[in-house]
Amino acid sequence: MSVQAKRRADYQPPAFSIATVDLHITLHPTETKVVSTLAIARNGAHNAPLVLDGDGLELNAIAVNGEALSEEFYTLGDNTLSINSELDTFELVITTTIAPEHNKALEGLYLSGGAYCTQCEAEGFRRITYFMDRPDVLSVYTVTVVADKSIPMLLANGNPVDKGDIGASSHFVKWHDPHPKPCYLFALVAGDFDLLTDSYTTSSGKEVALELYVDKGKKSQGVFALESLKRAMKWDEDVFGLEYDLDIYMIVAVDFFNMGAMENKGLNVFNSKFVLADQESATDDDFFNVESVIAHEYFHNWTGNRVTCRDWFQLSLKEGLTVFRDQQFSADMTSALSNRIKHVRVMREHQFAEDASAMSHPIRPEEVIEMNNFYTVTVYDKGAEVIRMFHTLLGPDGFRRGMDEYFKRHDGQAVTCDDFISAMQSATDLDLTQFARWYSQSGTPVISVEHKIQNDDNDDVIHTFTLSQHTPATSDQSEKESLYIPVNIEIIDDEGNTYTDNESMIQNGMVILNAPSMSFTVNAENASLTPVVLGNFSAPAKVENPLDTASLLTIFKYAKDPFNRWDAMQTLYDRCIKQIEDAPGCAISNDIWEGIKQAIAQEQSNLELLGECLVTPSFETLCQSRSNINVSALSKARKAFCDQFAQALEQELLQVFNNIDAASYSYTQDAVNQRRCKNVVLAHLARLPQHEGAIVAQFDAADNMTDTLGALRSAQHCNSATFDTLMARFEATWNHDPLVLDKWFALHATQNRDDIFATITMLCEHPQFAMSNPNRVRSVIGSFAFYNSERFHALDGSGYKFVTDYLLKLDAVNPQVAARIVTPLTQWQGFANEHQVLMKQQLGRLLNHKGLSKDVFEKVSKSLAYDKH
Ligand code: B3K
Ligand code: ZN
Repeated sequence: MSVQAKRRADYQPPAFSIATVDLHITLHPTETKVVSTLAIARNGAHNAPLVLDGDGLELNAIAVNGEALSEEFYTLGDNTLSINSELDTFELVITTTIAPEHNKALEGLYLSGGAYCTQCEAEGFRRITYFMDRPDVLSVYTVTVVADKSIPMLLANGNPVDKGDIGASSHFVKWHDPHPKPCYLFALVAGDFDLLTDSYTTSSGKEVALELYVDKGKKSQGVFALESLKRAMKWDEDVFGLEYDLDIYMIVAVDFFNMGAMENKGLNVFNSKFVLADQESATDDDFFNVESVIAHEYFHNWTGNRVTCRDWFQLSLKEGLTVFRDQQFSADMTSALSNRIKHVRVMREHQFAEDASAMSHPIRPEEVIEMNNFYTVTVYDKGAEVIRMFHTLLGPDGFRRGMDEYFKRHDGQAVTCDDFISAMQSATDLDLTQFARWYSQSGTPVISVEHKIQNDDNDDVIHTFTLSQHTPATSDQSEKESLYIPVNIEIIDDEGNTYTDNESMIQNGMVILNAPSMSFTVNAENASLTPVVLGNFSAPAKVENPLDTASLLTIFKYAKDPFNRWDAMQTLYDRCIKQIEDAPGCAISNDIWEGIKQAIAQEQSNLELLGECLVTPSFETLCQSRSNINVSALSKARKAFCDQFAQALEQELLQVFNNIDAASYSYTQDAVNQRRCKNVVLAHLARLPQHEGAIVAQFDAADNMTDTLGALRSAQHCNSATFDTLMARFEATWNHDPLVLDKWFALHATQNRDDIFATITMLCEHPQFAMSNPNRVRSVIGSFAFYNSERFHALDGSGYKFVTDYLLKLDAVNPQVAARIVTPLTQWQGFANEHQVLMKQQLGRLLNHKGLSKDVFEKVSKSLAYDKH
C-alpha cells in the first residue's frame, strides 16, 4: 500500500476562499441528492486550479455562474475535483449523489438505526460533497433539508428560517448559521425522535432554546443531560465569561457513533451512551461521563468553533484546551480529588503507553497519514495536562487574562498552537519560550529525586535534594531537550512538619525544573525528611523517588496534597507486587499491612480518599513501571497481592463495608463516594469465599446500576457458577437495552476463563450484537483486547490471533473503530520477547491484508517499522 503522509511543515494557506455555502440536500437511503452552491473567491494573484476534496461521491453536474461546465474545464481525480477557471470570483454549483445506507464507516452522512446523521470531523465532509475539506476555510452555511414526511424532524446547524411542504409526500426545513465555520462543523440530522425542551437565559439576558432529541421512549433518560447542559452554560459564563451565541442549541443522541460526541455548531451529535442516564440503567460513572461530555461539546462552542484550528496538526489547540475546561468543570461539579485521580489513571494507563509505542507523537504532531488516528490520549489528555501547566504557572487570574486575550485576538479565526501560546505569553512575565517545547517534544519525562544528607562544619545536618529530568528517546524523536516542568513539592518529616529550603527555590509549594537538574538544601536537626514530589500531578511525568515503606506511609499520613497521599499508596502497592514478582509465593510483611490498617483507620470518615486508596493499581498501570513484562507472571503477582490484601485486611475491610449506610439512592457526591468505597471494598472481600453471600445480597437488593454492577464485578472473583448465575439474571433483566447490555458484554469479555473464545463468539452472535455498532464492538472486542490481559496475551498466541481475525473483518466495515482496537497489539514494546514475536506475527498478517484501510495501515506499519530501529 502506498500512502502519503502529510507534514505540519508543509502547510500552505488555502488558494481560494468560500464565503458562503448553500446546501440543498434531498434525503434518500441510497440516492441522496446534494446540491452545493459555493461563492468562490481566489486568494491573491495566482492561476492554480480550485482543488476540491471528494470521497465516494457520484458527480452529477457542475455549473459555474449558472452555466454547465464542460469537461475540459475540470478534472476528476480519485479523491479530488479540480476546476480550471480563470475567474477570480464565481458561483460554483455541484450536484452529487450519495448512499447513506451503505455508509458503514459512519463518517459523512449515514443512517443510524432509522435516523440520518452526519459526522464530518476530521475529513468526512468530502464524503457528502466536493469541498475544500480543511479547517481553515470558513464559510457561512445555509442548508435546506428535504425528506419524505415519514421523517418528521429535519435539523441542521444554526437557526431554522423556513419550512414547508414539497408536494404531498415531502417536506423541507431551511437552516441558516450566521457564524462562519469550517466544514468539519457541518451537521445534519433527520429522523423521528422524542424531544425534550428547555431554555436558558444567558447572563446578558438572551434566551436560548434547548432541545434534546432521543430515541422514542427514552425521554426520561434525557433529563440529566439537559440539566448538565445548563450547568455547563452557567459555568462557562462564570469562569470564562463566555456566553452562547445562537438562539437554539440542539443535541441529538444516536446509537451508531464512532466516538463520544461531536461539537457541530448548534447541533451536537452524541453517542447515546453519553446522553441517556437514569438510576436504574446508569452507573455513577455513566452520570459523570454524561455531564462531562455534554460540557466538553458545549465548551467547544468557543474553544474549537468560534476559534478553530488552522490545520489538523493543531488539533490540541481545541482538544487539549477543551478537555482541560471540562476537567475543571467536572472538578467544580463533583470533586477535585477524584477527578484528578481519574485523569492521572488515564495518563498512566494509556498516554504513557502511547508515548512508549511506535505511535509516540508530540501533542502537536508533525506527520499524519490518517487524521482520525490522531484523536489520541496524547493530543487530548496530555494536551490538557499542558494547558493545566499554563494554568498552574499563570494562576487562575493570569490564565483567564490569557484566555480573554486569545478570544480578543482570534475570535472568528482558524489559528495555531503558537497563537495560543502567544496569547498566554501576553498575560505573564514568565518567558514561555522553553515551556513551548511541550508542544514539539514527545515522550514522558522522568523526574528523578536524589536525597543526600551531610553534616556541615557547624555540625548542622544538611539535606540536599536534587531533581533531574530525562526524557527517553521515542519512536519519532531520538534527541530530547530539557523541558520547563512545574514540580509541586513538599518536604516533610515523620511527624508531618513542613520544611522550607535555604535557597527559596520552593515558591508556593512548587519548584521549576527547567534544566537537566537542580538542587536545593534544607537544614534539619534530628529529623528524617521525605520529599513529596509532583503534587496534584503538576506535570505529565513519571517520578523516580527512592522512598522506603516508612516514607511512603509518612506521605500518606501527613502530606498536605491528597493526590500525593493517594499516589504514595499506589507506589506502595506497586512495590509489593514487584516483590511477589521477584519471589513468587512470598508473603508481604506484616508491618506493611499494619501501615495500611492505620491508613484505613485514619481515613474512616473520608470515604472519597479511602475508596481511591484501596484501589490497587491496574495491570495496565503496572506495565508502565516495568519492562520485559511476562504477562502471566505479572498478573499472577498482582492477583497474589490482592488475595493477601483481602486476607490481611479482612476485618478492616468488613468494618468499612458495614459502616457505610445503605442510604436511599441519590446522585450526590457524598452518595457517589459511599457507593464507590463500598464497591471497591466488596471487590476485595470477593476474593474470600466466605463473603460471596454479601455479593449476592447486594445484587438482590440493589436499586441502582452502580451497586448492581459493583456486585457483578466483584462476582468475577467468585466461583464461576455464582458469576454465571448473576450474569444470566442481569441479561434477563436488561436484554432489551443494548447500552446496559454493553456492561454485560464487557464483563464477559474480561473473564479469565479457558472458554473465553467460545464466550466471545457467543457474544458476537447475541441478538443485540452487531459489528456495525461501535459501542457493541468496543464492549466485546475492545474490552478483551484492552483489559483481558491474561487471555489477550496468552503465550499460545490465541488472543492476538483472535483479535486480528476480528479486525480483518471489522476493518472492511469501520476502519476508524478497527484502528482504535488494534492499539494494544501495536504496543508490544514493553513485553517480553515471546509476547513480542507473537504480536508482530499478527501485525504482519494485518499489514499483508489486501485492501487494509489507511487507518489500520498507519498504526500497524509504524509499529512494525519501530522494530527495525
Ligand atoms: N471533536 C470530536 C472528535 C472527532 C473525532 C473524529 N475522528 C469530539 C470531541 O473531541 O469533542
Ligand atoms: Zn473535543
